[in-house]
Amino acid sequence: MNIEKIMVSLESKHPGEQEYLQAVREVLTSIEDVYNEHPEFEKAKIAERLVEPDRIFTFKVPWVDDKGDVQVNLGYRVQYNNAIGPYKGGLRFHSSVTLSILKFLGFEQIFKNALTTLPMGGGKGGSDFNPRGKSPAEVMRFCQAYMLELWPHIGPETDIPAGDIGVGAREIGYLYGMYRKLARENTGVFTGKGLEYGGSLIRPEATGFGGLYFVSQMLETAGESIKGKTIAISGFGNVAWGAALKATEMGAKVITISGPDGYVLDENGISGEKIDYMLELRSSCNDVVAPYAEKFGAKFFPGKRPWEVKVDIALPCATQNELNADDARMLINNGVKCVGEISNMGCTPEAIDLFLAHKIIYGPGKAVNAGGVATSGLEMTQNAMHINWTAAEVDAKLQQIMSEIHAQCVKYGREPDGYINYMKGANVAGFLKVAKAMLSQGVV
Ligand code: 2IT
Repeated sequence: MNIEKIMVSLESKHPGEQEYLQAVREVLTSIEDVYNEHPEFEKAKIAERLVEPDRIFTFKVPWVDDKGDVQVNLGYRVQYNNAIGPYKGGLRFHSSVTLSILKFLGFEQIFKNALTTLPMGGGKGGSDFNPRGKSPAEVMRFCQAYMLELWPHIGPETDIPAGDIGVGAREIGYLYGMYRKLARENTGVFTGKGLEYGGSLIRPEATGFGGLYFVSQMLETAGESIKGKTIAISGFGNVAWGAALKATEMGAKVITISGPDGYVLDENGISGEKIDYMLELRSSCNDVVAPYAEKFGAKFFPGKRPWEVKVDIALPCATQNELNADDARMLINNGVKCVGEISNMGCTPEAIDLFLAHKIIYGPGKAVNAGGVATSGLEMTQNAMHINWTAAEVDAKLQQIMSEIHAQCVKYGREPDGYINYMKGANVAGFLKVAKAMLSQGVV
């Protein structure tokens, strides 16, 4: 495989798509050795075929705001690869959404979904619609307008969307309601649905819970325990909430959360009602964490990120490239033991290089946060069987899946000195499954 040749070609075809090019380069670099051990991959041009999505839908989403003014947003769905199962992945509604971001997320999703052991291909979608400050009626009208365009392209065996940043249970409800009306069927094409209409117990918690199961296994494999450790979390949304809940339950102490406005340092630990308060902060739609500091008498650092705080474990739970080389250096100098990306591509390539060079335990997003989509897969299974599992059943399956992902990372990521390169392990394991499926199914 000639990585530079592939990258030059992609850069000329997709100039400026920085996040997409970053994600592709990371995966290709990790899999290079294993790829070259399989001449049949090169012959079938697996890499060249994998890096381009199967298809992309781009559409206009016009809607009317509460003042009666017409608004126009852009909507997308990237159907990336369905070699091992139907396209599966979330929708992101955020002002920063571009095609590059959705392509990077969709590309990552292919390997993440392969790692879950469940039959799901990769996809992603969303819009540059910004839910911040919008009324519930505006959010509903936008979701309905978005679905009017998307619905013919999705289906329970074709493409199953879910949530991501800016898309939670409320938005899934509006999107699914409109889909059901248009498609005239009720087979649960979305995951992350409400419990009353086909949702799964533990799905809201699953990304954070799965992340902590994975982090705890990484620590145990290195002869450490999560109990008593201090943790810095970034973000304050669904993922950060689930992570804080499970971390606290496992006996660790979470001392930060953050938002676009800065970070909160609560040295007493973010637990109990303080974790519940994160839900209030989020549903206020103001996208700020400062009110936490006022309410609970904690410190607030405006415009800063939590990586300057001395902690044992850092868990990025907000968004891509939220932890850079300077942040990594601060964490390393402060003696961080473990970094678990629960956001997608939370660390920059330079930050990852530093963690690997310093032999810090580092888990990449596509492994650490795979519990979210894995539990979406469990929701699909329950919908197809027309039954509901108990919370304990879903949680047991989630734990089992996270252990299997961990085992795959160890199998393909263990280096001669014993250090586990989880990034390499996750990329190689996910890639091999998809590549073999593509190879078996011919050039399509
Ligand atoms: O990034 C992700 O894995 C998600 N946003 C969840 C995707 C899903 O289909 O549950």
